[in-house]
Amino acid sequence: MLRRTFLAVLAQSKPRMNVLLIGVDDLRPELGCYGAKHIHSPNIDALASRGTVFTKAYCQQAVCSPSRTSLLTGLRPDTTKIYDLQHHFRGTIPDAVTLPEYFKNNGYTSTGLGKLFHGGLDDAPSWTIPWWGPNMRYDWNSAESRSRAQRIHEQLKAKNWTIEPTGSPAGTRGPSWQSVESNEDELPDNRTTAQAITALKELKGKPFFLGVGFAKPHLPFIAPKRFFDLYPLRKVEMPDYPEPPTGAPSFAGTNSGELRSYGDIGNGPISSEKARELVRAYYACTSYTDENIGKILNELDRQGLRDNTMVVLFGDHGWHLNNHGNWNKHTNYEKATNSLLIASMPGQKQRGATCDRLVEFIDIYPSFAEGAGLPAPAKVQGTSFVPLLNNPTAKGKPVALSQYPRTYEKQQLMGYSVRDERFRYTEWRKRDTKEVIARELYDYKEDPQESANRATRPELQSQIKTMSDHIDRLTAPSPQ
Ligand SMILES: [Ca+2]
Repeated sequence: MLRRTFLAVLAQSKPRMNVLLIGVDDLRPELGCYGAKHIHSPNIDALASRGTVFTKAYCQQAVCSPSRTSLLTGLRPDTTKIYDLQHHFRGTIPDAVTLPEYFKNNGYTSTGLGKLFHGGLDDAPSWTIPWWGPNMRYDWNSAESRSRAQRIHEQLKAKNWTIEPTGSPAGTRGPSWQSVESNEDELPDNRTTAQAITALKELKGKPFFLGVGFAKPHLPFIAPKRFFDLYPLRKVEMPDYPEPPTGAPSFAGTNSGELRSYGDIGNGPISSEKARELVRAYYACTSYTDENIGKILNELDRQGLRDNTMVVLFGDHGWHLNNHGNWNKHTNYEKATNSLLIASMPGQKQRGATCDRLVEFIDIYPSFAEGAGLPAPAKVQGTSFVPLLNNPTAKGKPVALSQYPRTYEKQQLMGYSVRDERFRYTEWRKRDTKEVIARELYDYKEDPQESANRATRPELQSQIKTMSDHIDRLTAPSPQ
């Protein structure tokens, strides 16, 4: 009893660190603070100046739900068994404790707004106050919102934790981009921003975990016109290397099916004019999202919460802008796996630093736990990057692992891809026998564009062996 009283006094004497996790759908690390001076991103750049920009952060699988599930459980896709957009992790790892749930279990009020878990796959046990989405016609933290969350949970359970596929055939959706000139407040991300501002006001005064997820720059690229005006079409340059790497297996790329589902794209060649329009619209959506993020960070300041709130901003994976002839994500290439990650923690010893050490998205969970002074979560597979916030040149991980499944000539493959600070090595294995049917090696020191597969070069075989051993180590069944 005495001890409990002592702990209660201790807890009251020091305000607990809040958590603000901001996730952005499909936002790649092409921003001012990453050296992309052609991008207007003043608000994210301001966050970066107070925190750390990670240049070598990697998602675990370059598509929404597998990446987000991995990040929010701290577990690799081979442990969550979530490789697609249809299955919920409660069907495969029912007892997992998600990042928000971990904070909830430690006395925090946890709540989520906008796209955090993939659409239709929310996780009710994660939240003290139920998740809210911008298509709901009622307010966050309302009785309607609570009953809806419970209903979704029961429906998912009844359907064995599976939802229907959402893909669309080529050319069947609306236009791929749109500039809008009125009713900005009705745009989903504006609605999410408004709810986040409300939430910060209501949550102030209690330890909280607030997750906020933005839908743009995911397709279709819809943003107010004033953001398109920042990027005159004639000045837009194609940012990515367009040729496939020589010597790469044919199945390593993607057919850009997601983009092709839009009415102005379809199955044919994508003209250079259309490609330029798409890049411009992607940039417009990037700046639009930057403004929304700024509104939330400004509210954090207005509420006096800056000094006891950890902020992590992530993009759920990278994005190909005609890189290697690919659009969207869905590959193991650098442009799809290298992801936006900025962390700002009160009290971190170096601010405004760029960190080139390897970081994985599964590291976010234990980093928040360490930053909040909570016990290290038992089952996560990541490691905290808090030491890198204090010293960006401290020793990092030897490699980051991403993976992507493929079907090739009726064979089910898994591509495991490890990145060290210089190379990327990808091994395409049959999922049943583990037989390796293709290898890729890219050397970013000699070949930053990833233009040639060097896996057959004799002088690089020992490098391949070292990286292949890392794949074996990281994919070995873990004693969970
Ligand atoms: Ca995404």
